[in-house]
Amino acid sequence: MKQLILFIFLVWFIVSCNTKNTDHNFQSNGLKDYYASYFPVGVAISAHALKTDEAQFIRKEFNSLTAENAMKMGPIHPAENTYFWDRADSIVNFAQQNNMKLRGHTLLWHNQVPNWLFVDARGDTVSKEVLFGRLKAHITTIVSRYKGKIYAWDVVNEAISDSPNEFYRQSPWYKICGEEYISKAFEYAHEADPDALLFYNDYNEMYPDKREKIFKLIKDMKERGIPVHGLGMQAHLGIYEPVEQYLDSALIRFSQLGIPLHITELDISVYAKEHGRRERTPEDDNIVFTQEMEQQQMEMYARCFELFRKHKDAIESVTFWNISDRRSWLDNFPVRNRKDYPLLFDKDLQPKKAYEKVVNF
Ligand code: 9MR
Repeated sequence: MKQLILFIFLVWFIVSCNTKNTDHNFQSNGLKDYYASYFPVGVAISAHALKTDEAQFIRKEFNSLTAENAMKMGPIHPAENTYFWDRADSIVNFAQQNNMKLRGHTLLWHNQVPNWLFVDARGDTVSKEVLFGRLKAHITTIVSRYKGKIYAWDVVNEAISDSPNEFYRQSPWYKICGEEYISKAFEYAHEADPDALLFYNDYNEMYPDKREKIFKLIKDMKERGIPVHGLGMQAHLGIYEPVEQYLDSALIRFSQLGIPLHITELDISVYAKEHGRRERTPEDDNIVFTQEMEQQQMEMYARCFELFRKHKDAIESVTFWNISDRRSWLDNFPVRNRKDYPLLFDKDLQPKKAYEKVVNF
């Protein structure tokens, strides 16, 4: 009799452990599993990360990747006849081997752009025709190489101006070609891979002034038959940002474009958001990740993901910009060498409090 009771108890114990663990098993489930019926969850990475303990971690948590820098114009195409493929290739191979989605980032930007594109052998600024020729060669070469392996490309990045009385950013692209360079980039990419989804990608996108400019840019391109298929909302946020006020309405507004939305570069800085680089001040020294910051960040992440889930019909991908607090671009922006803690995992790759908020819904 005793043995029978012990046996029944054992069976009950095993069954109940298994049931409890199916939903919130931090050992085997990753972000991608909690969000399996919503959208792929991605991360921006370097090729170097794939040679460290981060590789296994990426496999566990994410099912989509973006190259943080490896596919940008400067890193991949530093001189007219030189392409550096190694880093980009290793990210593409990793995505393929692990059955992950891969977003391409980015075919045209005003940053990390090599100067050779804009000047001739004498150092004079090239004509619009020459620049279009170079842009076409660049886009065709890269998009063709990864055809069928990269399902979505950020074609043009950050072409809209932040200043309220200016529509387009006054970049070398704009100064040499006028606004036409944007449409051209989309056409070249579409020609090279007609199956790839082509995105326009920008930041500060939830604020009404910029939001409306982005909306107009995409709407006009669509009306002119330019192959723009999606909008990338970067979502570089800070813990004090008025997300309630603006994020929901931006998602509603952009949904009206009738194209998929990708959250492409999500992170939540623990500092008040600043948009320009600045010198270090004494207040930037000895900063620690306080409980207050942790709490505020947790609430912010919870709110954002609540909205992402609400808009799951429009949102087809959510990507974090960097893996963990071990390293983020925000450690050097807006202030060089000021540590930030913007992600869901700490420097030991352990989930922070915000993680639990994001996966418990
Ligand atoms: O994370 C990227 C960082 O390593 C680079 O130094 C930086 C160069 O400007 O670009 C960062 O990524 C940017 C992305 O490509 C486009 N949106 C803004 C991102 C943060 O600056």
